[in-house]
This record gives sequence, C-alpha cells and structure tokens, in this order.
Amino acid sequence: VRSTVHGYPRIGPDRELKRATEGYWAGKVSAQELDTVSADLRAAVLTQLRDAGVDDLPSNSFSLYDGVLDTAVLFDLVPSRFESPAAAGDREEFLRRYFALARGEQGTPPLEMTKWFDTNYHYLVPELSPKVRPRLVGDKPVAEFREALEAGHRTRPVLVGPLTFLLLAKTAEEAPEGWQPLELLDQLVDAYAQLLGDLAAAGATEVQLDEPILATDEGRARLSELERAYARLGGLKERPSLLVSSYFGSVGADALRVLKASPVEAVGLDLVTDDEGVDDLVKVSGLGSTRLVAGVVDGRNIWRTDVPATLATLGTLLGLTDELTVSTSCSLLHVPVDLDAETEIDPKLRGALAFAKQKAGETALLGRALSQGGDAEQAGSGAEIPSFTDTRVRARLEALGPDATRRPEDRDASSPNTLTTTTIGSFPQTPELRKARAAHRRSELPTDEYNALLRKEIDRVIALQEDIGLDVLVHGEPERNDMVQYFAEQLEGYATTQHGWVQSYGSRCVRPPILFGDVSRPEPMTVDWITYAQSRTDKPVKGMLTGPVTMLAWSFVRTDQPLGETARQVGLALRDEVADLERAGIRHIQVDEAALRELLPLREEQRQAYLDWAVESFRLATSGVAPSTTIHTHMCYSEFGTVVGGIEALDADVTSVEAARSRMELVQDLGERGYRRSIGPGVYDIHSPRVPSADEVEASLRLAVEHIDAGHLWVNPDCGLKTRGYAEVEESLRNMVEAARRVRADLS
Ligand code: THG
Ligand code: ZN
Repeated sequence: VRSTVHGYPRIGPDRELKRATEGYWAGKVSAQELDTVSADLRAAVLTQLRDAGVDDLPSNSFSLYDGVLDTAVLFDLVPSRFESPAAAGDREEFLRRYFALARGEQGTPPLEMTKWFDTNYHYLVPELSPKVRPRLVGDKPVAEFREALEAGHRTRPVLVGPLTFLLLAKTAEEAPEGWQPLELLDQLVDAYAQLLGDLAAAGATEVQLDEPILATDEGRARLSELERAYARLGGLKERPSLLVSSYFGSVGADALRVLKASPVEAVGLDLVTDDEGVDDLVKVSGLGSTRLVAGVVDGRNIWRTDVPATLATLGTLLGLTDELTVSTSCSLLHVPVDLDAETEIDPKLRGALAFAKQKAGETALLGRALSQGGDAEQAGSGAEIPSFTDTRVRARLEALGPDATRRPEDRDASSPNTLTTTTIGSFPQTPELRKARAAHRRSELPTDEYNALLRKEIDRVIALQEDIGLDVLVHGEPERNDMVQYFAEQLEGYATTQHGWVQSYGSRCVRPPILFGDVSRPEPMTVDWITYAQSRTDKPVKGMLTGPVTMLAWSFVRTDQPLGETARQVGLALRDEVADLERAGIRHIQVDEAALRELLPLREEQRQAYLDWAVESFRLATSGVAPSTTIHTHMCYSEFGTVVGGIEALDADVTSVEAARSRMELVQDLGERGYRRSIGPGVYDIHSPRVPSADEVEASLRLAVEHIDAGHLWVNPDCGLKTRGYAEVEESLRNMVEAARRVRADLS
C-alpha cells in the first residue's frame, strides 16, 4: 500500500515565499531571485516529503499567488481589461501581468478574491465570457514536473479540475445574459487534453485533477458534465494515468458511480470531513479496479491521526477497492509547515499535534503499517488527545435556562437620532504602532511604555472622531494585531503558536490559534482599553469583541465534541466580557461575526443545523444585557441571500454589513421582510483607497431610506479601517458624516 499527500504548503517553513514576493513587488528582489527562492522552496518540499517516507510526491502545488489564478493563466482565460501573461515577451513582463491579475494595477481592478470552499484560504475568481477561448498557453505544470524529475523525483502533477475551475468562475459583465462559464467545458477539456499529452511526453505517469466542487450541491448536480469531461480525458491515447480527487466533504454515491464507470484510474476521497464517504463506497459495492486514494489523514486540522482507528478504517477500505493508496483528506496547504519549530507549546498539548511535515509522516506510516499486515502496535500509539475539561464551564452551561439566549422582544432598538454615524471598529495601524508592537513582543519595549503609546493612539483616534462629528465612537483597536489571536491569548482552553503560519491569500498569512480545551475567560480582556477610551469623550464608545463563530472559523478547533458545543463555551466566555463592559458603563457593545457566511456548510441539508448553533452561541454572548444596551454586530461580505435568515435570528440591535458593492440590495431585502432591528449598510468600500464624495454617499443613503426608516438606519463604512491610511480615512469619514447630515436635514 503506497502513501501520498494531496498537496503541500508553499510559503516555506519561515514564510520565505512571502518575503520574496513582497520584496519583488517593492522592487527589492529581482525576477531571477524570486524564481530562485521559488525553486529552492519546491525542492525543499520534495526532500521533506521523501524524508517523511511518502511514496508518491505531488508537484505543481506551488504557486506565486494562487493555483486557480495559475490555471486561468495556463489556459489564457484572462479578462480583456488585462494584458495576457501568455503574450509577455520575457519573465519580468510575465510576472508584472500575472501579479496585475492578482493585485490590480493603476486603473485596472484585480480579479475578485473569495474563500476557497469553507476554508480560510482565498482564491482568485476567474471572469469568463464567450470572448475568451481556452487554449494551452503555458507550461508551469510541465516545467515543475521536469524540474523535480531532474532532482530525481517522478512526481504527480496536481491540477485544478476543469469542472471545479468552471463552476468556481464567475460570468464576466461583458457576457450575454444567461451565459454560463460551464459552456466552455468542452473547449477547456480539449486544452487539458493537450496538457496531459505534454505531461506524458515529459515522463509523467500520473496526474491529479482536483474536483472539490463535488463536495457541494452545485457540483453534485453536474454529474453528466463530470462524466463527459472524464470520458474525453480518459479516452486519450497518450496520457498519464488519472487521479480525480475531491475534498472538503463526501461526493455522494451518484458521483462515485460516475467516476467508477469512467476511464479514470484512481479516485481520491475525503474520508475525514464527514462519515458518508465509506457508506457511499459500500453503496456502490466498492470501486473495483479503480484505485482508491483514501484521504484519512486530516489535511486541514492540526491533530495527530488516531493510528489504530485509522488502520481499522483502512482495513475496511481494502475490501472496497483492488488497490489502495493512503493520503491526506485535502492539500496540506491549510496547516502550518512544521511542528518541530514550536518550542513553547505545553508538551502535553504538543504531543497531540501534527503539522504538514508530521502529517506527511503519518500517511507514510499508515501505508507501511498496512503493507506489513497492519499491526497497530508497531505503527505507533493512538493520538491520545489529552482531555482538557473544565467542570466549572460545563456546569455553568448546563445551568443556563432558555432565557439566557433571549432578549426582550419589545426593547426599543431605534437609535438616539436618525442616521446615526459610526465606524466598524479598527482604525489604521500606523507603521510606528506596528514597530512598537514588534519591539514589545521581543521584550525590547517595556510594557508600560508600550501601553502609554497605545493610550496616546486612543486619544488621537477619539479626538479625530469627535472632530469629524461621528456619533458613536470606537477606540480604534491599536492593541490588537489579529483579533482572533488577541482573544485566544487571553482565553483559557486556547494555545497560540510562534511559527504556525498558514497562507490566507497571496503573500498574506495568518497564525490560527489552537482551541484545544474547555474555554473560559479568567479576567476581563478589553474593559481597560474601552473604559479608557470612554473616559476621553462624552460621546458613547463602542466595545469591540469577536463572536463565537468567527473565533472558531479562524482557529484550529478540537474535534472531540460537536462544534456547536465549543461555540457555546466561547459564547459563555464572551458573555462574561459583555457583562463586565456593561457594568463599566459601556452602552454599545459590538460582537463581530465576520465569518458567519464562511463556515456555512457546503451542502444545503446541513445548513440549518449550523445556523442554529451559530445563532445560539451569539445570543448566549449577547443576551445578558439590559434592554437599553445596544448590541451591534458586523459581517464582512456581500452575498447575503444564504444568511439573511441568520442575520434576523442573531437579533442584534444593529447589524453593519458590506453593502457598498452590492448596491444596497440587502437593505431592500430586509425592508421587504419587515426587519425590526437596525441596519448599517456600508456606504462606501474600504477595500479600495478611493475616497467617496459626499454626493455619492448621500445617494446611497437616499436609496436606503426608501426601504428602511431612518431611525433604524445607521451610517458606516463597510468594514474596519485597519488596512487603510489616515489621510484617506479622515476625508472619507468627513464626507460620510456630511452626507448623513444632509439627508437628516431633509428628513426633519
Ligand atoms: N484574521 C484571521 N483570519 C482571517 C482574517 C483575519 N481570515 C479572513 C480574512 N481576515 C483574511 N484576511 C487577512 C488580511 C490580512 C492578513 C491576513 C489575512 C495579514 N497578515 C499578515 C501578513 O501576512 O503579513 C500577518 C499578520 C500577523 O502578524 O498576525 O496581513 O483578520 N485570523
Ligand atoms: Zn468587515
């Protein structure tokens, strides 16, 4: 039984790729240097996998920015506002055009970016229309295959599959009404056919085509297209053998039947995310001569594999296929590189963890154990995830009655005045602030000096907001870098890492904390900062917290109890913080659920159960306050169709949302549904440096007051201001306040 992994982190153990790409963008690193760093990283990955004992190594899981973007560039599927990288004369020019697609250029907005399924990774969304014609114009997968071959590794190139690529793409504005990217399927499959021929000619014996879209309702509804695409590719004469892989959930028995009957040699399945995968294999009477690449090592969480239990599963699987390969449930892109770099994690917890390198070792070990007769003792012990139970937390949760998640229906949620102005929470993080934080972390800046600096920053942000004329102020969050990290550091049951970086998009990474045990809050987390800010002004200052769903979505979370139970614990800890803020005289408290949409299950049938616990944990955090305290929440995305019911159910007094780009559609939607609480549709887009004019904001507001009465309408930007500069922020907010003033004057 052989072993493999579906893909591997490309950022490097010390984020070498981030530094190289950002250096390149800053003009400090040459194209040649960037390419050298990249090649070294690819070589190191192969060595690492080989050393871990993995039999079959993947290639082409490297990318300078994103694999979906690479696929679009490979097949020349580039919108007409860009210069095609394929037509570039040299490497410099290629890179300029490639990065323009990802990051935009003067006057040319980049491709849109969105979440890769339900992960915290973002891909670039191809924009397609009948004007583009798929054709093979690049050779990245072939070149990286050759490079590995020269180093002695006959790798398996990994490609985004054609069905997934097209179903994740969006229809360009220039496309005619009703046209869909899937209409390009046959042409695109022809281009893939040519690529497979090139790979075969270069010596590739196997290629992996990733079709995670099969884990979604949308993909599962496209089985005739799946059949057609793989009949065509499987029917090629000169080609490598084909592995079609799905992940992030089971594909269903119907898709399995299609794949089993198709000419592909191997099927990769995620057997970790849900329990249906094995049942479905039984339902179709196994895969027969189609090889099963069994994703039994969790590719997106950081817990060690339970070896005996997994060997038992693999034993069952041996009866469901003639040939088995052990693999990860998905690419290891979603976990940090190497646990060996973590020296400060409690050894008891550390022993339960595995990062990418360790997980590669696990697949190798499972493969060997199975070949040698599957002796679990020989293969190593079980995962032994230690239990970190806190009976106090459990008793408190049990003692809560139904009223703990309910606020009075008839509380008055309308604002002190009409069109109340506020911001989402964060203000720009100046370079001085970042430097001071880094120095403080390295113990080069004493805590009292650091805190004095933060207070000065709060003074400045409060004074600025008063001067601008905002109604409900914020302290600006200078003390926080990543909010999830900030709270995780202060909660029991959470651990943080020193080097556990995971790519979020492009060169940007996050260090998700590890939620390993029962969660509680030993002492107030934000009260000192907020009360300090409140002491500097007569206007109300909003308290700022991160909600339970977002705390889970951006962390690695324990798997020994249902997510909903863990979310309730986080909700309870936040409830304590909310109570302390209220006791300290804070009258507006915001609990952000930026990731509510992101954790939404990929399949409809699981969504209600998710929304139920998501809503309950939020309400647990927020329902302990007096009717006169205003609870705010904020969400970070524009397509609300799927969660509008969830927004209502949260029962926040004020919900601020991103609406600038979706032209107030949500406001209209909520208006029609008779929404009783207040809404703060973002009146301008903070993701762009452009300063909106007062006229522009005024126009949005006039549109909004047609649907929601002005007493229930708040005025705010569409997200936090952390990533912007002070000059544009100040001007934008002045224009926003001016626009609100004009519309108010008209209304009264
Ligand atoms: N925090 C966490 N997860 C997130 C977000 C977040 N996921 C979704 C979204 N926001 C992702 N957005 C970003 C935005 C910026 C950065 C990362 C993800 C970023 N990272 C710094 C970098 O790579 O240089 C490192 C930050 C650090 O030092 O902690 O800029 O807000 N958890
Ligand atoms: Zn936001």
